[in-house]
Amino acid sequence: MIKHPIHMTGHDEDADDPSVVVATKPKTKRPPLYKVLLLNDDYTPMEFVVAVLERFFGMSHAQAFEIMLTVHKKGVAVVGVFSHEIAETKVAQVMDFARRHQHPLQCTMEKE
Ligand code: TYC
Repeated sequence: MIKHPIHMTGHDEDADDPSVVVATKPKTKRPPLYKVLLLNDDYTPMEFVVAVLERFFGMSHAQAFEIMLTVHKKGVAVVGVFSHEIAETKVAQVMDFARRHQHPLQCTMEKE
């Protein structure tokens, strides 16, 4: 016996009825995505930022130059959207590369 939800009573007659089955949604929840952001500063050379975008974000030179200029003019830009793990890896790679070259370039991530 399958009971319609709007006909259910308060005293739960079906609590011990093994024939009552409640439908569940097929849960196909996509994982959350994260934007990786590049921040402007006054000291990191433009060519270094272009190289970062080519190396870690697979951009062409022209694409990298365009995004670098956007960050330079607007202060910040989204350089990619990834799963949490990939975004974390990109941020770590950029931060490490900048540190090793002694540039103050900052890269962060935020949930989309
Ligand atoms: N503003 C820097 C300069 O004039 C260039 C720059 C661009 C730095 C983008 C960081 O994310 C950045 N040399």
